[in-house]
Amino acid sequence: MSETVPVPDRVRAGSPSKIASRAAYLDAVAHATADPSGYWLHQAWERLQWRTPPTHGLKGDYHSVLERPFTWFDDGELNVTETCLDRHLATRADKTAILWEGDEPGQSRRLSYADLHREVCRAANALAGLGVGKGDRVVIYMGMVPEAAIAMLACARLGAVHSVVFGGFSADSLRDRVADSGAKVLITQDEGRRGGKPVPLKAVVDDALRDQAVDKVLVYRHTGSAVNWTAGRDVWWHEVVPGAGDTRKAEVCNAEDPLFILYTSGSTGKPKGLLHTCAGYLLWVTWTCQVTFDLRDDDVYACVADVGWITGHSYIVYGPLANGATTTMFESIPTYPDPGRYWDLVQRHRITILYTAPTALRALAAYGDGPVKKYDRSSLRVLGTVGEPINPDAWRWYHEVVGEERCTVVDTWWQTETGGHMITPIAPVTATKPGSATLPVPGVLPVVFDGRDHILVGPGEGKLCIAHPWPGQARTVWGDHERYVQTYFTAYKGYYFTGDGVRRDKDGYYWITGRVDDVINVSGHRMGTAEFESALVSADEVAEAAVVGYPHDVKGQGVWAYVVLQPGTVPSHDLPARLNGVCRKVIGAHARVDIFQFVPGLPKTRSGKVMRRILRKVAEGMPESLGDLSTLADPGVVSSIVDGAAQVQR
Ligand code: 7RM
Repeated sequence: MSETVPVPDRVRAGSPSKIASRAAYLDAVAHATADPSGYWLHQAWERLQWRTPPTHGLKGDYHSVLERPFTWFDDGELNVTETCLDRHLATRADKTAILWEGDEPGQSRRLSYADLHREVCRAANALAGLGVGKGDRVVIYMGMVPEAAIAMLACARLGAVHSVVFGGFSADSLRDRVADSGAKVLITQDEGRRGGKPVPLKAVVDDALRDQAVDKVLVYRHTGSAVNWTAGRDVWWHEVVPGAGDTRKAEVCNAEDPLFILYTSGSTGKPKGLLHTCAGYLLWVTWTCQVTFDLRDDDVYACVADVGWITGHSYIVYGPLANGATTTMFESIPTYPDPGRYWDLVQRHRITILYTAPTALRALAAYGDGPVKKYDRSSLRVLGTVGEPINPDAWRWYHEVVGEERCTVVDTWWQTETGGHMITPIAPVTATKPGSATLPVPGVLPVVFDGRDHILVGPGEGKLCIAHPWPGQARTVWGDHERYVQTYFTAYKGYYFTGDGVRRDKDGYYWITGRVDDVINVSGHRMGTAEFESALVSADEVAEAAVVGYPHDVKGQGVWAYVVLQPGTVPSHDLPARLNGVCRKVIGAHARVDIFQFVPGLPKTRSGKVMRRILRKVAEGMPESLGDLSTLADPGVVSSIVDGAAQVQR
């Protein structure tokens, strides 16, 4: 069942990496564990371009984090774009930095490092002209076009703080993020395109900004469709960027100055704006992108995520560019125009490293091996996955069918909060096991809690915490440091709590079992059940709602909503579609309930708390193991929920 898969010879052969052998990995683990501060300080000197190199690593810890956030390299000065762009001009000015593959197969653009440097400088000059300066927030609401990466880097060049909002989010969600971040400029495009369909972006921005002002909206023209225009506020990219000047001096930033805010869902309330800072984040993604994937100078690297999520920030933009790699930006979806799209992309561009999500692999595997075998995948060397646990079947399909057993599979566990990889195979080093994220990155100290204060030693299963700060760790929740401390550092004193469950086997390998809080992960999209519930109860027909995840063959988890209707309301046939319309409007197009179960009441304790454990068990199809029901106010509700669930079409 849990066989070990050795690293194939051609993955190991010729690795230029500093961590290319088991001995080198163990040596790094020993050093980074004994002296994390010193180890990462050396790595920071070696891997980043500094204006003023730092003289020390970590200051602070998890105990004092409420009073004083911990810092890394806090007397160092740099500008992130000098590591990602300027320093490559001497050595690889003509190398492709961004390889863009449009929605239609074969439609592509290449930007060399010289091109990208020039475009970033122009965009930075244009943004400065719109009043953007150091510390200002800029929201980016775009699709997968090179200009999205250019916009991020232009902000970084100015020391401004970007907050990218995924292009599937609704006007309501976008408005909340603009308001919370206090953005003064918003960058968007007329439309995006995905799978042959237009994605309205400017129209959603107009809607979001009806009662939330920003100074300027910079609009990149992509599809050329007509858009509404607000004179005085809206500015065309092509009117201000191309003529804005080809160079721009990089703003000198402190290592701990903010680089970006990225909103992510938690178990309660509104999404949190995780704040990442310049040097620690950049080091973490630079280091892990090179070491995990064994990134080499002649690689053609493709992370087919979206820049709206942390994976896009860390492993499409900052990590690959800091390493001088060729990074792909993929505008389309895995099944457009047919389920051979990824493999067509691999064949045409001779991709060597592919990084995708388990949900995409499961969806593609359902079409059989035919669409894969039609294309030449001999260029591939490393196959990555991220976003959710990968089931062994999908893992083996990736390894055997896609990679023909010539590639290694790196199942990378990490989070928006961690900045980059935390538990992952190192491509040329780590023997893998299908379904396991394997071993920690050097210096990462996973701790498994069984209960509140009992730490497991050796094999066992429990809650995953991390024992020591690492440079890539988010420093705070924007505008709410107390919430940051409450969410991550309160349940287990002195440890960072990840929200994930984990099993550690006899070889010390980690198997992530999924979230243990009220976060659900649908097709690699992280969403809070509380967000669904608040959207559903905003509908006139709904009195109460409780939402849980349930196992779904393709999406990993599906969304199951238990809904109590207002007295006198009957669940008409179109009610589910209408309620999903509300979720789409309040959250976004990716927020869809799979199963609605209309119930007479929710199982509650006598103090009125919904017993979600019961609802989860029912949705998982395990009504026989509901556990102790004696604290319920009305045990009768449970049997009607169990009976109703038996009628539901999964
Ligand atoms: C990178 C990203 C984070 C949550 C995390 C996990 C789950 C991510 C894996 C995984 C099992 C993996 N950031 N997760 N990677 N679970 N194996 N390799 O996804 O902030 O959006 O989500 O995703 O539950 O806590 S995220």
